[in-house]
Amino acid sequence: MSATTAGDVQAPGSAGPNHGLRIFLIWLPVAVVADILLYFVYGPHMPPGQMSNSAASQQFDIKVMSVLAAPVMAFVLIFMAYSVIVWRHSEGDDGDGPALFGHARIQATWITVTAVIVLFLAGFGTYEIAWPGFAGAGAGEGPAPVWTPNNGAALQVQVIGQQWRFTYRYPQFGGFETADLVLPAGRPIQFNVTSLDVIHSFWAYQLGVKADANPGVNNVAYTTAQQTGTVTVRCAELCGLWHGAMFDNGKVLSAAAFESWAHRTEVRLAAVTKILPPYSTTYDPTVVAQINKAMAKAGIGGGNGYYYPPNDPVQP
Ligand SMILES: [Cu+2]
Repeated sequence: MSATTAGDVQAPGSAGPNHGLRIFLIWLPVAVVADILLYFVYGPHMPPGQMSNSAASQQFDIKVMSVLAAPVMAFVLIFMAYSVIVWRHSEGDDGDGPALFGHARIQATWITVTAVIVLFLAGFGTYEIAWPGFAGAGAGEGPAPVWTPNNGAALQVQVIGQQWRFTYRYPQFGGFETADLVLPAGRPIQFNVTSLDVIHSFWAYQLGVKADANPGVNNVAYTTAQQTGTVTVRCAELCGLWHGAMFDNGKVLSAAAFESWAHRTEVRLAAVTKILPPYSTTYDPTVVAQINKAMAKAGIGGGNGYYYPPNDPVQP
């Protein structure tokens, strides 16, 4: 401190500016403005958007976490800037700074505030996953989901990962399989995610759905699309050479348009569906190889049924 001579110790509570109050008065408006901007201005544009109930719930969670984090970060940055400016070394001052003292109120406040924030987030996060409206918040819950939606019968969509594409089976429409992900808006969807070869991950970005696709495992994830539009699907687990090319676009249609598409596709693919193994939550890859041979022999392929190497758009 330039105001004190070398060796002189300034005790807390002695004359001098109230640094704590100053920092608080700088911090308060910054924190309030940052929170308002984050929640109301940037919030509605935060990922992953609001295309499904799980996406909207994730966006809300990120907004809440941002609102909690911004004041903490603002405090750290303001305290750092204040210290650098006010307590910087001044020319000709070679003495020690003032001694440090414990401060019970600051310590108690610090521990209380951080404990409340962390415990609140633990409870909030658990509630956000468990609430039936979000039902697992779009994450893979394994073969026996703990959290299920309570609003009506779900549309079953099986997601089958294989090097390097996803195909989709619709057991409620005769079990046809297609390379096109088509979904209805306004109805709960149950994704049953599996793989035929290595570990993949089904990531439908705008729906806020991400579920591991493991061979021999049925990984269930729920969502309800709230808007029609395009969904980006990517593999989110390094699965081999063409992992980066393992993406496509899905579609969310109105309920009526979806029903029409599903019935038309069921009829169109009936010949292929007959050759496929019966719908099951997991598949034996050696059976799939036989299916491929049978399909090649029958001259059927083109990405309408199981993985068919001659028609793979991403041939290595
Ligand atoms: Cu993959």
